[in-house]
Amino acid sequence: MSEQQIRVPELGGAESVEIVGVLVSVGDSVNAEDPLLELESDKATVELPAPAAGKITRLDVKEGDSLKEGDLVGMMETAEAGASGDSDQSESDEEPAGASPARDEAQEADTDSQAGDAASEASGTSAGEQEIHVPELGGAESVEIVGVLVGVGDSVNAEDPLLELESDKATVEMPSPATGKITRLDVKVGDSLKEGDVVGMLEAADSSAQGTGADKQPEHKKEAPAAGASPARDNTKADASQSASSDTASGKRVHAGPSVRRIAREFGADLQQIQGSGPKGRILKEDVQAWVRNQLQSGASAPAGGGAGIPEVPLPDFSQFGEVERQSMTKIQRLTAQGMHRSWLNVPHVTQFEKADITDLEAFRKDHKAEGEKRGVKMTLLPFLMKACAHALTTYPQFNVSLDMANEQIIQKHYCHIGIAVDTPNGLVVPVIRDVDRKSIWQLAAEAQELAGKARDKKLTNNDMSGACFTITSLGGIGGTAFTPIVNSPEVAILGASKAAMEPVWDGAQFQPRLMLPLSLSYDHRAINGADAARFTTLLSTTLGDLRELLL
Ligand code: CAO
Repeated sequence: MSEQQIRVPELGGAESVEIVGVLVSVGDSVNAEDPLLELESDKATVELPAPAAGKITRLDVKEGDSLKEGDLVGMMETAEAGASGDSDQSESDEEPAGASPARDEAQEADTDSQAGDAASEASGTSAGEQEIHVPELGGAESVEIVGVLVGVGDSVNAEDPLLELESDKATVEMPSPATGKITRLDVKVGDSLKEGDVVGMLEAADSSAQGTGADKQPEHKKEAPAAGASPARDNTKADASQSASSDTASGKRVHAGPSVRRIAREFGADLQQIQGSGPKGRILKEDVQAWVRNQLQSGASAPAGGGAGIPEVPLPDFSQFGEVERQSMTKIQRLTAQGMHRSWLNVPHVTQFEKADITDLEAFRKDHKAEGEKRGVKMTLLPFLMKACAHALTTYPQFNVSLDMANEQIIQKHYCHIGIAVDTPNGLVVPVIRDVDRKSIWQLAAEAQELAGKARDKKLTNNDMSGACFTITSLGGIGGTAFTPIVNSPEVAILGASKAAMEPVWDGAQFQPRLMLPLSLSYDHRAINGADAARFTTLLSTTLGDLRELLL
């Protein structure tokens, strides 16, 4: 039998890619070039094609895994090999899923085998391998797989969640029926399952300890499941490893049911840190609650990355209120959500508001519009804002820093690169204009225009989007009177501009109609104090009010 490896091909310059979709399962027949995986680099989403026609015999990866060029993804049996039959299977050295050399021994040894074992034999399982079935579904007729939490080769404990299943009423986890190693997975995200469906195979811990199974002892199956056994357990398959695993005192082993795991996840509780008070150290709901209470009372700091411990917002079943549809987030949307959340949780934000009188600036800008057209550059307010910010960053260098809290250091930057938030149909991106302090208004206008165009055409490179010291987000072309932007950390400040409007301004003798630009400066209060923020916005206001400030 000739099996062929499936490897990650040349990645067009990307160092690594993330699996965002597994499009096939073990046992699937594919044609050459059929897509097997959906891979996403920081530049594009691509599909990994089948190297030949045949049948997938092993998949070693799962959604979320990171891959490099040449990595082994799985195995396939090519069409020719499949046609020649599988009589030579027992000679294979490969570690097979569903084509085990132990098959015959398993059949002979398992003299007290039960009805369900017939299915194992038919699908070619090794002794000690057991099918993983969809448990009783609490009334739901079918469920959709919304998450595959393990991959082939993963070691799991009994009750560890394997799949996330969604019915029209709830999302539940499907627990592992026993401790052992996943040897086969026949399902993928999006598949629909019914009670009793086989989702894959598991080699019980005992048998994996004995090697590949060729010289394995007969299994002695025990009927009595451990206390608190989940309804997912297939009673016909209750295995010896279950009680053994419960008895083994391993610091890493966690015994908890799916509902307890779900609660722990919602509260950001690490089950490894929780002492179980149930039978055989099983973690109960009360244990998780006590742990969370304790963490809150002791004011324990969040683990690295910040934000853990914050309860997730539970999602109701929206379809009970009206028609809904689900859409996957784009990569930009995912990264923006992560970045915003990270910054919001880590940075103590304060927003300082100010208004700049841009009446004269607007007149100046309009005077230069025609020249801009000749140059092919649209002269908007943005390049003036950039220039004013560069001036303020140079004057108040405490705004041009990043904090290294781990080393208790402030990193002062001696360059002035400014990011510009650009709204695109795909989401928010922030291209960066370098050395703003050294460029003319015309240069800045041209570069902003070029980068905004590239952003909307999805042509920005990583380099275009890195290295900013400070960000400007302008909603002035759209509307609004003020807003509180989120700092694009590790930068420490961001300037928001709202829509300029004519306002009556008292000049000491009478009200004058002046064009006033609302500014909102959000800053990291760890790095910048309020007085400095007020100085910074006052300088911005003065500079935008009288461009001659820039000459000083
Ligand atoms: N007040 C009044 N008018 C303004 C203004 C303001 N603050 N800012 C811009 N305008 C005007 C411009 O001068 C231009 O007018 P003219 O047509 O008369 O010249 C018009 O509004 C349109 O400007 P623009 O939006 O095309 O160009 P811009 O340089 O001001 O902005 C860019 C470019 C890329 C910043 C903008 O297109 C954009 O994407 N803004 C959204 C950014 C965003 O989503 N931020 C949110 C981040 S936080 O969620």
